[in-house]
Amino acid sequence: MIDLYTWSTPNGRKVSIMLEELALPYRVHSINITKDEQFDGDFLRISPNNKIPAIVDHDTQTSLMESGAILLYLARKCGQLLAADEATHWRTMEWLMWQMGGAGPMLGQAHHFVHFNPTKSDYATERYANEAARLYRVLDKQLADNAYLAGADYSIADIATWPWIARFEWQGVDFSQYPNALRWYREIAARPAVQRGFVVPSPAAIPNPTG
Ligand SMILES: N[C@@H](CCC(=O)N[C@@H](CS)C(=O)NCC(=O)O)C(=O)O
Repeated sequence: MIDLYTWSTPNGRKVSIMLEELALPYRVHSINITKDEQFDGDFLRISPNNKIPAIVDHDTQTSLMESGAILLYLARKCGQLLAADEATHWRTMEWLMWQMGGAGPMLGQAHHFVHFNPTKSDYATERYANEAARLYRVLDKQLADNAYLAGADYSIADIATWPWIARFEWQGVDFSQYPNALRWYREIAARPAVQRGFVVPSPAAIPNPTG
């Protein structure tokens, strides 16, 4: 049995979607980050960086924070969603790291400075809207030549990236300009496991882009 500590955010949804894709049994623990529950001592013992998601796998006595590490752990546990052949394995790692080191942190900044910032700064809005548009161009180009980020098959690179793109409405991007990313987004949104994982820990509708 796996305990999942999560909240309704892109990083949290990566792991609930992964657990659903793998059909692994799990218990959900809501960590309400708007009420600072991520700083509770019990949670910090599992996630010392005070961020969701985190898991405890009681089958192996493993506790993990960091969504990328959790996706890799679960892929290896089940032998799924991370190709065994060298070339595809490293292509998957490459796009997983692109998400973890670039797309996630930068789109997160876009949420703050394009969508939320109550005092709006032209400099910040422009900086992060431009960076979001750049990332969407990169995504769109990769998906022009490939069905999924790492090639022909759906993988943990897609599971890591898709929940961030599901926040396109906050990122100041015109999704209709990225037809290949749109095709990929809709295809993944239609997966039953994605639909189940998206509503963990609380109900939400998957945004439906026009265009
Ligand atoms: N690199 C981490 C980032 C996790 C992260 O930023 N989690 C956010 C929610 S999406 C969080 O828990 N924020 C609470 C805080 O910063 O105190 C991962 O991928 O797991």
